[in-house]
Order: sequence, then structure tokens, then C-alpha cells
Amino acid sequence: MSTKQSQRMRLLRFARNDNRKDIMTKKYNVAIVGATGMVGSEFIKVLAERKFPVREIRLLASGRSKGKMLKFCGKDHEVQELTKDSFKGIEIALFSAGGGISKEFAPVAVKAGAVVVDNSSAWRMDPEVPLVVPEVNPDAIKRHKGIIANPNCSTIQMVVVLKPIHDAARIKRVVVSTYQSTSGWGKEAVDQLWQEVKAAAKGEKLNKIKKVLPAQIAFNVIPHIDVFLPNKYTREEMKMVNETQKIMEDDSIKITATCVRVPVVISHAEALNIETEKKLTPEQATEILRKSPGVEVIDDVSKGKYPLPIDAAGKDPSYVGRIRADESVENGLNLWVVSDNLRKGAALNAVQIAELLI
Ligand code: 3JN
Repeated sequence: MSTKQSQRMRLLRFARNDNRKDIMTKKYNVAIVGATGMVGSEFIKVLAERKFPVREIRLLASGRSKGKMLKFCGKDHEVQELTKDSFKGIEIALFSAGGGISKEFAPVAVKAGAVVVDNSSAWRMDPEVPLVVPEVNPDAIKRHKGIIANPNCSTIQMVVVLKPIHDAARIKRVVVSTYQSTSGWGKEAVDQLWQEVKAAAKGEKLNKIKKVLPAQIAFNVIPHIDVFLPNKYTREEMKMVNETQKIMEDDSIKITATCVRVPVVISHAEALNIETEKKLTPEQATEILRKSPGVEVIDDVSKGKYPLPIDAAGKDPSYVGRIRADESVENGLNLWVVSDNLRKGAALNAVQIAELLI
């Protein structure tokens, strides 16, 4: 059985464990915490697009956004202020409002009877909390005790590609360099990019513009995402290492990362160098990836075809291209992976987790 078939079987087994009639008829009360943020807006869009069975949608945000109107499935909904009483009757709560809010309010939501899918790093490495990418480790959600963590955006798009290669040839080591879009750091980082670009076009000085990123991002790249740690890596880089091992359920995979911010609005790109135990030719790797769930291969260099951030924006897959042998080692591959960081890297993955739950 191919990897894609066996992964599909696993997803089907999940579905069969539930009462089919229930799946068809039951609707859920869903809360979105951080509804006015970039990922929050994407949650609203993805739930509607995928026809998630929503009975009530409760849009929660800080007091500043209270009263704002947002559309869900063509209807206006008023944003409510997040408080400890916000979760009465809620069955599924999708959180994307930062680690502090998740630490404080996820347990409150669970106590009120909800299952939380949390997009922050607050719970990801907690051994009691499953860290899930549905194409990779769907079975892990069975162990949840109320909270399920959504991995970091850079990790998600990478593991969707690593998993089928690991299953076929056992990955020994991964060297990843990321090219991360500004939307990964939120609306204000995107605003910084636009303001800098507009100022430059008018011949104005850029150093007066408010910075939320560590440096000017227009016409620049910044090798600094999240804070620096004592080992001189950034927290973003160590998230990629630790989360990948947890999701792949294999601490023997060695990973090292360099995470870089680039002046792109949506979609993260990653250059992956992979060393495997068993030899995989680029043709074999391509064949495996073509059949893998959540992956789409775009790889025809003779026609100049490879994945680009502007093409991946608004789409679901992890796109892979530039599949070639690393000729400096015995069993090595180089790949280029691009995916929409707000969709598969955040909202879509969380909604797919919620779909597994129901
Ligand atoms: O900058 C990016 O491209 C990804 C950033 C993710 C991020 C930003 C602030 C806090 C995270 C995350 O998801 O890991 C967090 C966090 O929750 O720690």
C-alpha cells in the first residue's frame, strides 16, 4: 500500500470510530479567540470554505475590538471581549491570540467543556498535549485532554514533506533554511513592509518608520525571528527542531535550522537538505511526494516551474520543487518547499484538527 493510501486509511479509521449519522447532522458551537488578527480572519474564512458544521460562531478578541462586526458565511457577527465567561456552551475553541492568552484562557475553555486547538507555542512541547499535523500524526489527537496544539507555521509545511520521505527511507538529518513572510509576525509587520516600500518609492527616509521587526525589512532580509536563546539560535529555529521531533515521534532525526525574514507578504519558503539512511533518487522522492497528502509537486525547471510564495498564497498544499540529489553526500536530497503560512501554517491545519475531532 502506498504512503498516501495508508494515510488515507488512517483518516478513514478515525471517521469510522465516530457515529456516521452524528457526523452528518451534528453542528458545533465554535469560538475563535483572536478573531480580529490575521490568523483569526483566516479561521473564519477556512471554516466557511470547508463547510465546517457550525451552529454558533463566537468571535472573541481583546476589549479594543469589542463591538466590531465581522462576516461569517455572509452574516454579520459582533466581536465580543474575551473574558473568563466567554466559553459557556462552546464545544470547539480555536485560539490564535498569543501564548499569554492561551496559557491563561485555554484551561478556562476546557473547564467550560470545550476542546481547544491552540495556535501558539504555549502548549506545544507539553508532554500531555498532542502536537498535530493531520497528514503526519492524526492518531496523536486521541491522547488529548482538552488542548491540542497547532505547530509553528514553518514546522507544519516542512513535516508534511518530511513524513513520506521518512517513511520510505528514514531521515537521519535535516538542514533547513527558511525564507519567512512578514505576515508570520502579524499585521503590524506587514504594515511595516508596506510603509517602508511606499516611503522608498517617494524617496523618503525609511529610518523614521515604526519597526515591529528587528530591522528594516524592505530591500532586506533579517536572520532573526523571535528571540535569541543562550545557544545563539532563535526561538523560531529551536521550535522547528523540537516540534519536528515531537510530531514525527522520532528524536533520532537530527535537525538544524536558520530562520530568515524576507520582504514577502504571505507564504513561507524553505530550502531543505535531507540525509536519509536508504538511498532515494530524486525521481523516487518525486514519485513519493506526488502521492503524499497535503503535498503538491511543481518541478519542471526546463519550463521555469517551481513553487513561489505569490502562487502559494491563498492555497492549501505544501508545494515542493527543485527536487535534486545532494551530490556532496551518499544519500542526500535538496528540496524547495513553499506554503501559505496563514493557511496550512496556521488556520487550515487547526481546522483540519477540528475536523478530525468531530
Ligand atoms: O514569524 C513567523 O513567521 C512565525 C511566528 C510565529 C510566532 C510568533 C509569535 C509568537 C509564534 C509561534 O507560532 O510560534 C509565537 C508563539 O506562539 O510563540
